[in-house]
Amino acid sequence: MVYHESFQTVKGTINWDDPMYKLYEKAKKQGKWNPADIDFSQDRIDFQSLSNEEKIAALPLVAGFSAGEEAVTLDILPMIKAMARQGRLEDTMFLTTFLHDEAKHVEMFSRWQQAVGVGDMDLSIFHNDSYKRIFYEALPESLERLNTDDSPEAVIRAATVYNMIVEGTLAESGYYAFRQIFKKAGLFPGILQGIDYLNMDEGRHLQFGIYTIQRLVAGNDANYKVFIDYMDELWEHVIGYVDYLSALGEQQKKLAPTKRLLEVDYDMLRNYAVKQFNIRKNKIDRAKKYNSVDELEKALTEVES
Ligand code: DAO
Ligand code: MN
Ligand code: FE2
Repeated sequence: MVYHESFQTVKGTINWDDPMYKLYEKAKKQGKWNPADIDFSQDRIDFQSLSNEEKIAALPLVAGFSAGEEAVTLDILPMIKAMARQGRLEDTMFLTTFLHDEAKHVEMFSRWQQAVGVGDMDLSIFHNDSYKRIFYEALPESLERLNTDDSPEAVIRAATVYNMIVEGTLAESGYYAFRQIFKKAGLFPGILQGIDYLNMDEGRHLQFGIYTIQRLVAGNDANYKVFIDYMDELWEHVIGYVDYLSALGEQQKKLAPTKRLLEVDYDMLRNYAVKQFNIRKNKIDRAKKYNSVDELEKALTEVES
């Protein structure tokens, strides 16, 4: 039996200055969009006007996002439970908005697939082994562990794969690819609007991950090593997936060498993913210079206010 020994809000109040509380406030203001309000009618017309080769070229990214959004929606609960068990009220409050955001993201892609007429297609053919290692295995494994173990190591590993790799590296690169392909081609205004909303939501999710890992690695070399080792272990699969998308693009180029509407510069996408990965590492590196969690939290609060 688990008991509460006391309640924060009867001894005092919510900590209004807590960075996670501030994120919760931000989420309430920014997170008001509704996927059901996005008009996908032009996307449907655009998709129907593409050749079969071009239609296929548009789908791998959607296949990556649809399953990715579903995975994070299904897998995040143990993180919420772990923060709640630790009595981290402000983190838990923010995470209620986080799960809701992810649910809207799954809805957005599913609605698009249905609107353009690929709702019944099995898009998992676009998931290679690297993608599967991350989304079918590492993500659920690391999050599931939090059900029984909320040690700093377990929390860092979960936030590393979820926030730093899936969100901070892959999703960020995915938004870049979406804009590069579809915006440039003047196609799919509905999904592009959805991507702008997602991007804004993910900014808040990333702040949760950065804050969570930073507070655990501040002044703790062993915890920092857990973070950096897991980042490096997962990198092989990130790049394995990005290179696979690029190989698919090359294949399609050979099938339809002329009149290409959906052109992607895969070198740029690869460079972008490398850059995102290094930005995430640097953010966590910065926390090492603080000797304690208190010192770091004070600095973070100052930055936030
Ligand atoms: O919403 O938190 C989240 C995660 C979304 C999963 C993103 C998967 C991206 C797959 C495409 C990447 C292309 C480089
Ligand atoms: Mn999402
Ligand atoms: Fe997310």
